[in-house]
Amino acid sequence: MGQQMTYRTGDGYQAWLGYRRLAPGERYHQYTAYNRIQAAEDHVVIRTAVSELSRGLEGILGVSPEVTAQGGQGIVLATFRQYPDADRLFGADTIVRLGPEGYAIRTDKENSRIAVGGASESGVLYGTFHLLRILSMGLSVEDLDLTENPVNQLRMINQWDNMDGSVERGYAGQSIFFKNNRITEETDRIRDYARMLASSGVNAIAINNVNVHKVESRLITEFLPDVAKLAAIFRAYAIKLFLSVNYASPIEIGGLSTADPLDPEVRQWWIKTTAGVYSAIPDFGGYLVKADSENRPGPFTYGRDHADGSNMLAEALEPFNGIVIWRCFVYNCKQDWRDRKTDRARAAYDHFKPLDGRFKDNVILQIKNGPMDFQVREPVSPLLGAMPSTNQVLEFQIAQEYTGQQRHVFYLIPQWKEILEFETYTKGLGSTIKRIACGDLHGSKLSGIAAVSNIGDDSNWTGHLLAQANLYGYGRLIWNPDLSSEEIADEWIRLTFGDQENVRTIIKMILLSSPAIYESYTAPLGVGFMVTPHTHYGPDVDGYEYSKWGTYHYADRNGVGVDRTQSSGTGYTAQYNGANRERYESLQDCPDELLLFFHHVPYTHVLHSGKTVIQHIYDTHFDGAEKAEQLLVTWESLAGSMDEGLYTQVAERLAEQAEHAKEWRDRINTYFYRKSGIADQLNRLIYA
Ligand code: GCW
Repeated sequence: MGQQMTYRTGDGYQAWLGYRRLAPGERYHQYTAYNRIQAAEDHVVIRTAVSELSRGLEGILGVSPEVTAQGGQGIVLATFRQYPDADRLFGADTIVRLGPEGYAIRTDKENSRIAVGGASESGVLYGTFHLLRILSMGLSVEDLDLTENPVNQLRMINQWDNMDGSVERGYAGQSIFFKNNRITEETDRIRDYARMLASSGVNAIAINNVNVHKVESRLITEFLPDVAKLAAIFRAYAIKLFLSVNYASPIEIGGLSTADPLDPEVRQWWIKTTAGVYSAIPDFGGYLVKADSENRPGPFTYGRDHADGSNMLAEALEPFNGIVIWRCFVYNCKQDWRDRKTDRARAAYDHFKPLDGRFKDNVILQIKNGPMDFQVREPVSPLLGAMPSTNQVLEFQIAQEYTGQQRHVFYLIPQWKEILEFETYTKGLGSTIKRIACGDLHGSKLSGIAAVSNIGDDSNWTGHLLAQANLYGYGRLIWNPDLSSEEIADEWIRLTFGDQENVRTIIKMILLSSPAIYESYTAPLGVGFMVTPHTHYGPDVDGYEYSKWGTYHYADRNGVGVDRTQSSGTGYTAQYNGANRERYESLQDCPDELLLFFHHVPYTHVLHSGKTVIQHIYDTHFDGAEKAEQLLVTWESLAGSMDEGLYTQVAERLAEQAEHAKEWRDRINTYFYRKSGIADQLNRLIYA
């Protein structure tokens, strides 16, 4: 109660779990026949499933269902082998098809029953949320017969929340977890977040930023009782809690003089401290670590490598089946721009590939989707799949750090799908990223996908209401990477806004067109960055050109782009396999959208599209800004078709985007006009 009551409908707080009332009619009557819940098991996750289902049914039908352990009509929630009646309904062949988190849903029309069965309690919860989706979308439940297993094992969210209440790269307000260097006592909102995550299939969360400062270092010691309370909230939703830890904790909070991973005292400190964590939270997930990256401490200080560092933590976690998730975002962040040899894109592969086979079984390497940093466009990281004897998890960023910061609309699912479908050729044809992520390609013991969250304490969670689609879609996509961007968008729209045809069509159009629009008015042809230093919002073409961060575009009066070829550049292309290596190496074959990532070319270079690079820059920027303006006009056609509050908040964001897109357009166009001196063929207004 409490906090949740302070939110109005129309502010977007209910997100996709609004369960709006169904008008009396055929569907309403169909559902009414099942408005009774049978559940006999006393388990916290089953209790959650029951209360979620009650809440949903009450919302949709306006009548709260009876909850009983007795047989009869209604919706049966049961784990297999607990409830013989449900077992009989599904039959042995269904039951054997289900993995640990899988579920089946089947209608037994004759007896007016719908059974939701899972091999485990979490399966039952996922099945319950699936059934609720069906009901919320007003679909028929008369003939349900489906089975589902998640494709990815670890389906994780990373919060970049600091204990002072700020969120690193957070674009939707303050942390919902922390305030004034304490864990918050306002847990209703955290529970509602757990509901949202579980309903989309997420099963793990790291609640604090990977940049662990002094106070957060104490989450594994003095703050444990409060962490345990949060773990309990997530446990009820079948979500495991992880913490980001400070590699230098033995020094920072342990009073030791070193954090050398091979030092026996350091190892003992971690063993003892980790045992303490497990006595407070017996099902604790493990540690997430950013080490030797962007000024964070790590094993390099002691002349050790990442295998030494992560194995030390793995040893401490092993007795409890805990895991270490070790990030590969390791590069030289003190580069001299004069140094043309160092290439940040190469760094993760160069650091980690030679360590393949040296990691303990309970270590997973977490690898960002691209070699740089969540740009609008970059190639897929060549490290993914390149370490067959090492567990890997793929990292996405739901927070739109470089994709409009939740002020511009950017539906991320198509980008993620493109990545998941990418062919790496690591083990011949069919070595796609999605097969690497799910562990299938290399038979990895642990695998999955993690992503940086996009939520904060804004009343609609994500700042831009349409950015909720990315959070929802992330969970749905990693559960099943074969879902299409359209399907996911359509589900989210129906659950959030209802079923009206024009609403569905128009919002889907906006979401699906959004990535290309944003890309067209920002940094061109895969070159990346060109953003305001530090905030990363808005255009600043040379903002990072002479910085230490290794993110350069090398524009001069003749041309632009980074030569990453083997023949004349940094040699990065050699990190790819087979056809990818050749395609990226070759100026002729390199795909247009990545041209400036791989090659430095003259402005007069002709793209596959038939346009010169300079004309492409002008055309896409004029076009992109115009289309951004059009998004608002399109949205305005929905006035009166939905809740006023929801309508207005999106309209405001789209208006800002339209304005801001013009700023991007003019800055980029002017910059390249001044550099190149080449006029626009169509003579449009460029501020010389
Ligand atoms: O993209 C960069 C961000 C940093 C972030 C870092 C990382 C948490 O700008 O804010 O730090 O990536 O992924 O570690």
